[in-house]
This record gives sequence, C-alpha cells and structure tokens, in this order.
Amino acid sequence: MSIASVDVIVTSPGRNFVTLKVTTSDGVVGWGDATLNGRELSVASYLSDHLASMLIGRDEDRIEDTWQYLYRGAYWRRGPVTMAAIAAVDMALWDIKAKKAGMPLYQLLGGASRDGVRVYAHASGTDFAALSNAITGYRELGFTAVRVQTGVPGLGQIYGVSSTGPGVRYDYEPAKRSGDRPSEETWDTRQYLNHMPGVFAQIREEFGTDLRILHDGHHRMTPIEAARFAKDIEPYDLFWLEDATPGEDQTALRLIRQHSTTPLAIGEVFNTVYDYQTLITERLIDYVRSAVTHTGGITAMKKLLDFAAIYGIRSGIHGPTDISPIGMAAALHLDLAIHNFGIQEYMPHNEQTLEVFQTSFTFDKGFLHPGDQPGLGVELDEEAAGTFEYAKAYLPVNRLLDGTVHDW
Ligand code: GCO
Ligand code: MG
Repeated sequence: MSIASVDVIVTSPGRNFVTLKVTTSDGVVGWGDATLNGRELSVASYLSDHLASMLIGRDEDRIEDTWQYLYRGAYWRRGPVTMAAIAAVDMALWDIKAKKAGMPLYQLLGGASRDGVRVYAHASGTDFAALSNAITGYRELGFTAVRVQTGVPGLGQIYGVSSTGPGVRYDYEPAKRSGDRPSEETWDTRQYLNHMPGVFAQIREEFGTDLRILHDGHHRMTPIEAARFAKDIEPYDLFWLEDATPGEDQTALRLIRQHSTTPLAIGEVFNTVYDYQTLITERLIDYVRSAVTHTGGITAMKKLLDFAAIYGIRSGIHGPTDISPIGMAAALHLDLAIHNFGIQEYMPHNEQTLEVFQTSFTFDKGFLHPGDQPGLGVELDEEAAGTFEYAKAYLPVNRLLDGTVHDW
C-alpha cells in the first residue's frame, strides 16, 4: 500500500483554513490541519508545490521516517510554514494508521490516561461588568477554567477582548478581513499594569477560589515588567500567566522565575522542541503552549511533551479558532493519552466551520472527549468547503501611544 494522492483544500467558513487530504492506494483518507493564521497560502503552496510529489508512492505506515524525510530532507530547518506543512502530513498519516487499525488515535498513543480533557474558555469584556457576565455564562455551561482578558481604561480595542459585546460563545476572532493590510491597535503597558491586578482581585471576590483563572500577556511586557506583574498577581492564584514576554527570548523567563511563583505558560509561536530547550531543562516554565498544527504534528508533539514530563512540566495545547477542528482533534487525542496533561484551550468553532468539518468531540461539564471513531474523528465535507472562498485576513498590528510598533 502507498500514498496515491495528496490534495490541499483552502476554505473560509467564516475564517480561513488550510487542510491536507492524503489518500492511499486502497482508498483510506487521512486529514491534516495546515492553517497558519494570516499566512495561510504560504503553507498551501509549500504543501502543493513542494511536498505533494515527494509523498506520492511512499508507504503511508512509515510515519517517523516520513517526518524525518521532510524535516531533515528540506535542509532548511524549522519555521512556522515548514513545520505547519510537516504537521499536516503527520496528522494525516496518523489518521490513516488509526483508521486502518479501526481505533481512535488515542488508543495508538497508549490509550486514555483520563476520562476527559479539562478545557478553558475565553471570557472577555470591555469592562468588569461585561467580563463578569461572560465568566458567569461559561460557568453555567459547566466550564471550570476561564482565560480572562479585559479592556484597559484609556485604550481602545485590545487583544483578546470581544468587540461584539459580552457574548459567551464565538466571541473572539483575532484575524480580520481588513483589505490589503492589517488593522492596528493601540497599547500602553503602564496602564495595563496599573489596571489588571485589580481585575483579578475582583474576580476572586466575586467567583471564589475554585475557578481556574488564566491570563494571556501576549508577549507585551519587558522581562522586568513581567517579573513585577507576576509577583503582584500572586495573591490571586492564577492557573497560568501566558506569553508574558516575547516568545523568542527564552532567557527572559529566568528573570520572571527569580521573582515569582505565578505559573508560566509559553510556546504558541514556537515550532520545534529546540525553542523549549532552555525553558524545559532550566524549569523556567510550567506549561507547554505549542499547537499540534504549528509544531510538526503528533509525532513531534509527543516527543516534546515526553521531554517536558521529565521536568514536571505539563501540557496546555494551543486551541484557538485558527486551529481547525482537525488540529483540535489531534490535540484532544494527545491530551487524553499523555500522563503530563495540564489543560486544553477551547474556543468553539462557528456553525459554518462545523458544517465543513464534521467532528465527533463531545463536551460535558467543562471536559472534552475526542470520541471513539477510528482515526482523528473529523471528516471534511469537500462540497461544503468549496462553497466558502478564501478571503485574505490579517492578525492586527499593535502600536504604543506614540506610534512605535509593539508586540501584538
Ligand atoms: C491564544 C492565542 C491566540 C492567538 C491566535 C493567533 O492564546 O489563544 O494568543 O488568540 O493570538 O491564535 O493566530
Ligand atoms: Mg496566547
């Protein structure tokens, strides 16, 4: 048996997704997610212009060998485009292997280590009343953990805050269809640092100590600002502070660690285990935030998470709406199987997306399960996908009040 065809499907059911379809000579189909938000067509081209012909005729069962062939064989290592393309191939091959075995993927990864996967939701609001409504709404849906982002007085629309009001679902989508260039937001770290600790204090007062509270700094603080912030918010017992400083500077985390016991999460912009080498071996983080889609797929993520486990570091796999339901399914199978699971991000996809991608996940009282269909458990409806044409979209750009470009 061998790989007979490789197709790349770009669809935009409300937002853009790039999907790889691998079909074997005996007709088994595997799906992989290759979506890189705001740069989708580069990965589509990498797959169709460079990888597709290399895959035809290969034995679909040789997953590790194919991964090494694509990674080492390219000579040009790492990078989000390359690693998203490799991830899509890897997911599709695991989907095929598990379908051939007649088992859900988590069984091939060692079987379930837990009954379900605890997920966190995105609660946001322009002010505290709106934020509090959103948290209440998620709690009523059964969520036990929420990521909290809120407006900062004096600033306009900022990262992670719903612009459509205090909705409970589908309320935050960072990539905007804004024509030929990104929209722009304004930022001031001083106002943020003055405002945010009080928000956590109010949440604890209103919702008590049970609720798991997460927060995303989105790479915006300097190391010393982040150290101060992490120390200031210790009394509010965050589950994690994410991306406190720009992701590429691993040693910045040393400074934060020296000053605070607030748990730290980082890695959604990383794409290989090497991005974590210092962070893991020096125990500078508590949670690995990589997406399966952006870090080379299931093969690479399993190794990364096993490496993290040795150092007592747990998973917190990236799961925003720009990870397609296929990438999300890959995450859920890993989450269920590994021992060092921490939490899973969950932003439900909109109805159009779920029309294109038929999923078998189930949600129950704050926990997700990938389902027991053979493979990843997600099938793409090509006809439905064909009705949603690609539309250019960008993540916003961020500027300080004086106009300087800042981290977004
Ligand atoms: C998160 C992320 C996202 C990213 C987005 C970029 O923690 O979920 O920060 O909101 O900004 O995925 O494409
Ligand atoms: Mg984030």
